[in-house]
Formats: sequence, structure tokens, C-alpha cells
Amino acid sequence: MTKTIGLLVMAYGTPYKESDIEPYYTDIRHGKQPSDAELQDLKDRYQFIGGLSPLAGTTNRQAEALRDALNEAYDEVQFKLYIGLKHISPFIEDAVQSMHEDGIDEAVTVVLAPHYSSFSVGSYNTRAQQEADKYGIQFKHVAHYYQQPKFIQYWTEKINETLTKIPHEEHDETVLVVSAHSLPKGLIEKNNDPYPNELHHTAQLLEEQSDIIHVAEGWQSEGNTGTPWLGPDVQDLTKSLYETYGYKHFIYTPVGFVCEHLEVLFDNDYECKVVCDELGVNYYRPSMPNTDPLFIGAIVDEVKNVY
Ligand code: FEC
Repeated sequence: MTKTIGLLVMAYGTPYKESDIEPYYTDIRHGKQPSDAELQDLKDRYQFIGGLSPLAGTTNRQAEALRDALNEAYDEVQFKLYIGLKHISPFIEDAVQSMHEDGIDEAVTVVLAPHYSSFSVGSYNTRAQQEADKYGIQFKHVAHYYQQPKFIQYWTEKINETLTKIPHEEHDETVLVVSAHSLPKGLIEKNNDPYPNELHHTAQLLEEQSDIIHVAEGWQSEGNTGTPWLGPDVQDLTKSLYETYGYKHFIYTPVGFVCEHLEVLFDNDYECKVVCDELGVNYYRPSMPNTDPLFIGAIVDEVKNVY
């Protein structure tokens, strides 16, 4: 007999229309309203990438692809999909409440972020768990999946494909910049958080498995809190790698994200590219995982470890 369980897919969320930008930004800032200048700056960044982010549509497609792949992979379990977002409706709590209303008593949770930090994946899971505890729903949480062979294979293939665009004799003048979203350094160090090691491990696996010769690790998209964040920032890193080694080709793989959105389309494709243009070097950014079967397969394989 087939058993139906919940599949709670959690993601960051993005404004659906321009008037959502202010409440969304206020939610990101834990209820503190942004100044007019901060709000305008964010609106300008969305405008630059075409008005709004493609994130909402991609999150839905990723979640549906994952549900379908899990339903293929499991014979005796049927996964029913619920999407819960961190900063905009449907919020994580709304999704868990819908599960309860549908009579779901068991679920697997997955965050659309490959590395574990108690401040990213951990905070999604805590919110989901607190809501589930009200209804007695049993959760199995996927903590991370960056280390899954299919995830590493996805990025390895993308790096090798990018290298084919660079003359072979210049591969020694090419560097791979492996990055994730920065987080406040003090919090990460105080809690001995695994996040920096997980990014480091990702970079090591890509160095071992792809044809890239030079690899550097960086952090991106840091906030403006007046306190130190994990570094080096990818833009500063680009300059220092150029000054120290004179690389001609820079390949950016923002492996901490899973699709094209503001932080990739603006922070990589505009900000890092501006630095590359100023230095007179070539900018490359392979496409993001989105619904690629290797990426979805990596999450399926990790779900099999927890359920
Ligand atoms: O495309 C889009 O519309 C949304 C893209 C988006 C993603 C994303 C992922 C992460 N964030 C993480 C942490 C922080 C911390 C702060 C912070 C601020 C912002 C702002 C926007 C934004 N984030 Fe985000 N993040 C995205 C968007 N993020 C917009 C606000 C303005 C700005 O700084 O650009 C700072 C909060 C504060 O001020 O206190 C911290 C982490 C991730 C990756 C994991 C995940 O997806 O959850 C970590 C996508």
C-alpha cells in the first residue's frame, strides 16, 4: 500500500511585484524598515536584472521536479509537495499548516541551498520544526547535499564545458572562483558553524574532479551591518588574484546558490564582471543548476539517506 508523506521544499522567496519589495526587504531585516536610499538601491538592482527576479518561478519548477523524481524513486511512498518561503508568502509556517490541514503526519524537508549553516538551512528547519511541533507532524530534515556525487558532477561538467571556450595553453592562466553567500563572521566562528568548511570541501572536490588547475574560494553578497562578514569578498578576491598571479580568465561558480536570481545576476554577472572588465580579463559564469537532472538527482540521493 502506498503511504502519502509531505515534501516540504523551503526557499528564500522573492518579490512577486514591485510593491512587494519594501515588505520583503523589511522581513529580511527582521522587521526593521529600510531607509528610502536602501530601498531605492534594492529597487534599482531588481530593475537592472529586468524588474523582478526569476527566483519565484524557478523555485516552483525545482520543487515540482524534486517531487516527481522522488515519486519515481520510491515505490511505496507518495510525496505531496508543499512550498514554504523564508521572506514572503507562502511562508514556511503556512506550508506546515497546510500539511496539517491535509492530514499529513510525516514529511521530509529540503532547503534549496546546498551547504549547511545554522544561520541558513538551520534557521529554515527550526521555523518548520516549531510549526510542526504544534501539530505533531514528524519531520526528517535534509541538512545539506553539496557533497553528493551528482551535485559535484553537475559543476564539474559546467567547469569543463567552460574550459573548452578557453585556449588550452591558457588553462594555466585561468582561475575558478568558488563562492557562497557570506554570513557574519563572528556568529559563524562563535558557533563553530560547518558552513566555511563545507564551501572549502566543495572547492576541493571540484579541484580534484574537474580539469581546472587553479581554484580560489570567496564569499559574496554580504550585508551592510557594520560588522565583519566571511571573506574574501569575490570582487576583492578577483583583484588580488589578478595582482598576484596575473590570471587572464576568471570562471565564477556561485555553488552556494541553486539558480539564477538577484545575487547571481547582479552580484556576479554585473559586479564581478565590472571588475573583470576594469582589469581587462575574461569573465565566465556557467549556468546554475535550476532543474538539471543531476542537481535534482543529488537531492533525491540525499533524501534517501534520511528517509
Ligand atoms: O532573487 C531574489 O529576489 C532573491 C535572492 C536572494 C537569495 C538570498 C540568499 C541568501 N541570503 C542569505 C543571507 C542574507 C543575510 C542578509 C541578506 C540580505 C538580502 C537582501 C536581499 C537578499 N538577501 Fe539574502 N538572498 C537574496 C536576497 N541575505 C534582497 C537585502 C538587501 C541586500 O543586502 O541585498 C542580511 C540581512 C540583514 O541585513 O540583517 C544574512 C543567505 C542566502 C543563501 C541561502 C538561502 O538561500 O537561504 C545565507 C537567493
